[in-house]
Amino acid sequence: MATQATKTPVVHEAHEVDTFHPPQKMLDKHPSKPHLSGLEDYQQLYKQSITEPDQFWGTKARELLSWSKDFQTVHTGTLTGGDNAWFLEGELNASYNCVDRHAATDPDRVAIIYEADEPNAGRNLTYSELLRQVCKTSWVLKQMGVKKGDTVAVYMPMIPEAIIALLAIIRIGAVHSVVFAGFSADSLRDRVIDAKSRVVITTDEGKRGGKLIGTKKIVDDALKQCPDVSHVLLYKRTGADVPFTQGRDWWWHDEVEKWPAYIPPEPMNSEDPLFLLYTSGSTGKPKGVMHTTAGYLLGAAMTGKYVFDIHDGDRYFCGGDVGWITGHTYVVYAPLLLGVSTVVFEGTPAYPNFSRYWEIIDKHQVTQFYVAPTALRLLKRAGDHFVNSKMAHLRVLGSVGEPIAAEVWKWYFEVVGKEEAQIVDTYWQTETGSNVITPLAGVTPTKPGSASLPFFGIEPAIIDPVSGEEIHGNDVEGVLAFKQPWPSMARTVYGAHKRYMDTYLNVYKGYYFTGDGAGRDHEGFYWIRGRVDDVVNVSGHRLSTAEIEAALIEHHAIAEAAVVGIADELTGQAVNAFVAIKDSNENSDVLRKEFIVQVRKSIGPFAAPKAVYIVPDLPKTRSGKIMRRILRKILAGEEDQLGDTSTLADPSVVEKIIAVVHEQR
Ligand code: 6R9
Repeated sequence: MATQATKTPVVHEAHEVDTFHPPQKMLDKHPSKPHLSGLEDYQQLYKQSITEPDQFWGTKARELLSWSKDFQTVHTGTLTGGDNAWFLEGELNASYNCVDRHAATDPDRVAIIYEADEPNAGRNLTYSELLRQVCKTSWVLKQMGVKKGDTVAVYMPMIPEAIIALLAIIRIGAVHSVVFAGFSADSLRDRVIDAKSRVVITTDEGKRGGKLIGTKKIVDDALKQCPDVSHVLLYKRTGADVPFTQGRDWWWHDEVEKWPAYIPPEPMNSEDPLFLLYTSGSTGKPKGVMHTTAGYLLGAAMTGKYVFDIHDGDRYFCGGDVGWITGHTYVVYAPLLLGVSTVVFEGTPAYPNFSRYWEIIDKHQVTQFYVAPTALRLLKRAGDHFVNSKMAHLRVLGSVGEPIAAEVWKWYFEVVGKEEAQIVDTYWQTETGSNVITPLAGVTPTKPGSASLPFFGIEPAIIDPVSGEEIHGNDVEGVLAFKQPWPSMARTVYGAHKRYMDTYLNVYKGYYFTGDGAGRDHEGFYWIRGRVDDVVNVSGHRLSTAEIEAALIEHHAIAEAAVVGIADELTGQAVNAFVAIKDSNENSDVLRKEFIVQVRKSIGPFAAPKAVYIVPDLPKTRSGKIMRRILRKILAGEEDQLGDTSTLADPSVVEKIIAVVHEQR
């Protein structure tokens, strides 16, 4: 295939879309060459991954992972049955795969490049140092009574100890449950209780964008209602004077001093749980998505290798937080499994100024960079003059978490990458474990805004949501589902397997349902349109409208609440809330502020509504269903396109809501 940075205009849906081939300059600066020779190579391997999955995955699992006991059966189970299991009878340890094997062959190789919130305050950790730290921390956890299969909660900022904590947990066969350190005490409490965690790992404080975050205080608040938590392991990040509960709280530095620098890794069955990660769905409380050991690790290693073109000696920088799936798979697992250096960045792209990412890339000679479009939109708006670094080693620029608009894609390619790095727009989810629709760097031609083609083992289907039938052929639109199981798919929702079945596998029998709308263009490229359920995506953070509504209703003044996501220039989507209050005599300005505080307190600051409209009533059907569609139309200024409102119990509320929205804007 052609490898020039040529742009071939092709016609798609009556408008022109440029196709970008892997830039020649990317290949020129490559330390060797991409793992595949080109698109045909991909097509051939892809075909094998679909027609002979056992052979394909069996070979890759032995190639990329180290096993203490080989597996006999590559795969059993079906999507209909919800009982998929991979690499049965096999045994391995995730921390051994991420650390020991590299520490043994090249002890001085850098594993973690810690870029602290303050520039120049960071440090590097080699693989042998990482192994020592992980082992000591494993000892500490064991002394706290953590056993194989127990879940340990981690509530930490982006510092090396967060990664050490995860690796220490899985080394002894326990399961990590990371809670994003931007979540409130109430959210942390719910997750600790649901996962039955008895040990929590945290810091005295966090530091981000020059601001201090009272991590320990939040943990203390959360634990007031978690009587089963027996131990808190506390890493001293800032040295602040924080409350300390004798007998429950333990200082990290005091404890690790006591224990030796090696502890054998616990051999785990392939299907033993590796971690839980809570994520929002369309209804109810957040779900504890469960991933298991071998399949998840293989997905991370495979996508690291092929999507990001990781080679020995690379320095990989994913800007995601370890509190989300992107941080799990692409800050921790993919780079460490492949034995390269991973940048752990504590700060924000705006501190001390908008050049921070680009300076980090220069300083550490980063080869792959991976971030969400929301950060790119912010940086693009700040101005091109902030992008004043050479970034000479950069080969791959990844995007994740939300659709990336064509003009942001082009800015990323031209201004950040100087047309010398390939953009990979990677589509995936907490539940898929690793990238599922994505270009392979150095291999796949790309179109701005399209996540391009399926990864190995992923067989996408576009389904007509009305008939439930698969739509074959190209140039089609519908909802996105997958037809075959893949190794890194989530196995269950912790303690709620029926919910797992109903959310993902029972919607369209025989398929995994993503919850996203998508199109397949005339060349078979996929275009992700966004969620079709009640999930909103704010700055790449996944939130459910139901969750925010539940938080609002906790406020004594609120009778009813309806939350919708609307398009927002900076954050992709923004949360807007409509509330009906119990007593219309209360001061609405004061109330609106209280409602926002309520959501911040109950979920976290990132979930706070951008606007709150106090309305006399919500648009409800006679059966009591809130018609959020109408609220969305009103906010979009499409009052003339409300559609059928005849099913409303009281159609006159529509005019009243329109009046409130107009008045407040
Ligand atoms: C990895 C992650 C998953 C949802 C997903 C979709 C959206 C993710 C995307 C994308 C368009 C991309 N999403 N990647 N939309 N293009 N490249 O973000 O996981 O937090 O579980 O969110 O994010 O809507 O369904 P998660």
